[in-house]
Amino acid sequence: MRIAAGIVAGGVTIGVAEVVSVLVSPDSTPLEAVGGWIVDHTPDGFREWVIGLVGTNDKLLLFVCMGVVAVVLAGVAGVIERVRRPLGAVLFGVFGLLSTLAALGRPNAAWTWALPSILGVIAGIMVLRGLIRRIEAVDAAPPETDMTVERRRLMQGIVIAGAAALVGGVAGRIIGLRSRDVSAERADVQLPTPTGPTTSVEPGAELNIPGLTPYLTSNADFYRIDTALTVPQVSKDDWSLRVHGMVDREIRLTYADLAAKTPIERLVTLACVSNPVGGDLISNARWLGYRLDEIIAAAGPHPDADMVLSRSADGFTAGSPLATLMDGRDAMLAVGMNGEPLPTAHGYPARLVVPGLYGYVSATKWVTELEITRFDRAEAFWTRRGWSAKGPIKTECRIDTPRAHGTFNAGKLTVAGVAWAQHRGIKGVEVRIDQGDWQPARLAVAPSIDTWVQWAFDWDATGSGIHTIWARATDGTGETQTDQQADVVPDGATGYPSLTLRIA
Ligand SMILES: Nc1nc2c(c(=O)[nH]1)N[C@H]1C(S)=C(S)[C@@H](COP(=O)(O)O)O[C@H]1N2
Ligand SMILES: [Mo]
Repeated sequence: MRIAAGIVAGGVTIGVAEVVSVLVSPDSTPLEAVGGWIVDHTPDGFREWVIGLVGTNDKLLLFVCMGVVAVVLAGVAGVIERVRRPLGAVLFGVFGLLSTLAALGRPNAAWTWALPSILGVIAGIMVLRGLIRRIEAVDAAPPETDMTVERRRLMQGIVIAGAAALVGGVAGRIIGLRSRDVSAERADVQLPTPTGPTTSVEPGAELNIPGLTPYLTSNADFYRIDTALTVPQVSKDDWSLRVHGMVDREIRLTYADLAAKTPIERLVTLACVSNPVGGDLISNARWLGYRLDEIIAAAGPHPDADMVLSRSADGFTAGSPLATLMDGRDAMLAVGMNGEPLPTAHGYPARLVVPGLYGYVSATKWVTELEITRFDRAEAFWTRRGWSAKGPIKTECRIDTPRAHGTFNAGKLTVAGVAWAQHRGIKGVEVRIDQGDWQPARLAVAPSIDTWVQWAFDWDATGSGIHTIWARATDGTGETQTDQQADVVPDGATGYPSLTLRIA
């Protein structure tokens, strides 16, 4: 009974907080605030281990774990409140304080973000004390008195409070998420028509080999990496990009201001620094946006600045070399992806796309700020966590087909994959079977040096048994990728990809 009272009071806390958050922000609830704090303070090694275990269900797992801990704590609060008067209430108060601090510490938090936690905990404590008082009244009655009515009232109280908390909490959450959901406005966005030649994919870019990754990645299949617990919902009407720091004149661009600029459309392959050799944290899309060099030049960066620290609506930061953004490559403030407005998960309404740099140092989604600064003055999100300050993409390739560990008949077998060295381009790919010689693979047409390129090698498979296939790429500068194996930390994995299979 005491445990149930504690859990119901805990439910009331969360429920009231969710209802209050409708008026504040869905990100201000104890669930989001404490969850966000935990994500920000999880050691990288542990985070990677968890992600390795459960994949991208990591956020769901976090919420489930938080739920279990909350239920246990609330039950404990019920028990100790009964044992000694304000102990349970104190436990609630401590939780409320921590949750309030977590909410106030979120990026973009206003003082009002404290309200859901505070009001929720006050309601929770009131319910806890009320229920415990009734439990005590029932227990303290002399054995001969008939307490059936009181007992029934107590049960009713617990059930009603629990149900109200559940309904209020779920309704609050749904209304909160709905009210700021930007998918409706996104569907109405009219993308500008890009200037210059249309960026259609040449037919030769696609080798059409079964099992080979398509040249262009659909928005639905595009890899997704970010630290956001729930996808930030940024309305284009509230959005602006502030360019400031070491500049002659600070500028602020609204979404409407972009219409006066010249849009470009480019094929660019994005890659994640956490992609292991052979991994799939890399995808290729057609991006529509506005040249970053023009936007930055308009602010007049100072000659001694060397870093652009981009910041997102959810507090993520990336540090890109200023010289890289200004060297003429098609670095852009992207608003469109494969002919659609950016999907919310990929940064709607605007993000950065920089050919040749890993995502963690360049591809800020939901971007709202470009601070012109210096590498010796500022540190970006992942750099603070042990990753390299600079992240140029390393030359790599991947074998997509045939299936690893499969068994195949002797005879013609096509080995195929993709190779990339964004902004240097790919000059060649070679394949080696077992300890044989390196042999050239054929390359598909590369529509741009900023994207990956498909390659294929026709192997006349002989010799039944296990075989290992290796591949290596050479970039446009003539440099072949290193065979030295390196882990993803601190600046990207290296080594030749390989695969083993059996010839029958
Ligand atoms: N706001 C924000 N932007 C971000 C990140 C993030 O965590 N938050 N992660 C970066 C990383 S590490 C990568 S690899 C790319 C991935 O972009 P995608 O999810 O569109 O593939 O986004 C970058 N931009
Ligand atoms: Mo990444």
